[in-house]
Amino acid sequence: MKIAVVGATGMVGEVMLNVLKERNFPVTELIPVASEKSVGKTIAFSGKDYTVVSLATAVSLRPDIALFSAGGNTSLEWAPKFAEIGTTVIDNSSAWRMDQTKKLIVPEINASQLSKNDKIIANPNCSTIQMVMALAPLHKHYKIKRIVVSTYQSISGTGVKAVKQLENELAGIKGEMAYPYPIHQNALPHCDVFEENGYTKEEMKLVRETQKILDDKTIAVTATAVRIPTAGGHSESVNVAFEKDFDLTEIRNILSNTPGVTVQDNLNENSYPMPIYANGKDDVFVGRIRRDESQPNTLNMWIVADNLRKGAATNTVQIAEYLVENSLL
Ligand code: 11C
Repeated sequence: MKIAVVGATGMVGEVMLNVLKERNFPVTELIPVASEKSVGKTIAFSGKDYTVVSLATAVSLRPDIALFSAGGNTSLEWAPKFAEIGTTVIDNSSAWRMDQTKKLIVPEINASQLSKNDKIIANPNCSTIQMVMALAPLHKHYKIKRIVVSTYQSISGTGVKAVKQLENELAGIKGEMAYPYPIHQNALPHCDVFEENGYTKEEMKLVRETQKILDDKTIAVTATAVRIPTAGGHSESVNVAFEKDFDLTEIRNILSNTPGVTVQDNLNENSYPMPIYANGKDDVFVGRIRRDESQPNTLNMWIVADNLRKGAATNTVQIAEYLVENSLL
């Protein structure tokens, strides 16, 4: 497979390259793509050096798959150009997610929707992916009525500028700010831009993308997304009301048997998911599983995952694996 990684020098792009290597994805030729200022640099991949090229050059090289992580505007402009020449684009930005003609895929949940005709495939937002990974199997059993989610999101979700902001604050250096306020010793109830309804775009992604992935517009979702000064993963407090009642042991069994989900929930050992534990791992970790005693059929959970891995790079590579394994290119 000739694979282009668009945004190869960015945080998600770098993780994509690692994940491709770790999972022995059949890369016969790598085409690293980045903005003009990185063109000409070299990137080492599986013992070979590859030169970073521009988007136009990458199109002319006709890759089989292009993994995009270069922002929504780049994706809107360039994904169709790759698709036109027969490249399958898997896009990490929010550009195509809610486009009715594009599939929004978490492989463990809905990869079976994919066909050869899907030339631009959308990868969901990180905070959505980890939540639906835990909720999809429970929705099948008990049917979700309503989700109340509050997120505690890593600065790596914002990108390298935010990581630098925290480093500068820790070192007492004044530098460029990714956020309107300090992030060290702070919590910002503000991820992505505000929309007209008073919610942030990140909060609305949790609403809209969840309904699309679970293929159920009747699921009510309300979200509060908060940025905190962690680096290794996003955490979520999820309160979910079901139509049917459940048994906690059965919930634990269902989640334990869900590929890609690890239950970490042993209160006697203070065992629960945390970003320092999820960092660098591909699974979604679920713990603090307990009944919401304030209303019937309702569950509380704490869900943590590495936002750059399952929330972005790993999910993208898994989609590519599915396409290859099912001859859908
Ligand atoms: C964050 N979830 O943590 C974002 C990062 O829509 O793909 C990814 C943004 C997106 O800020």
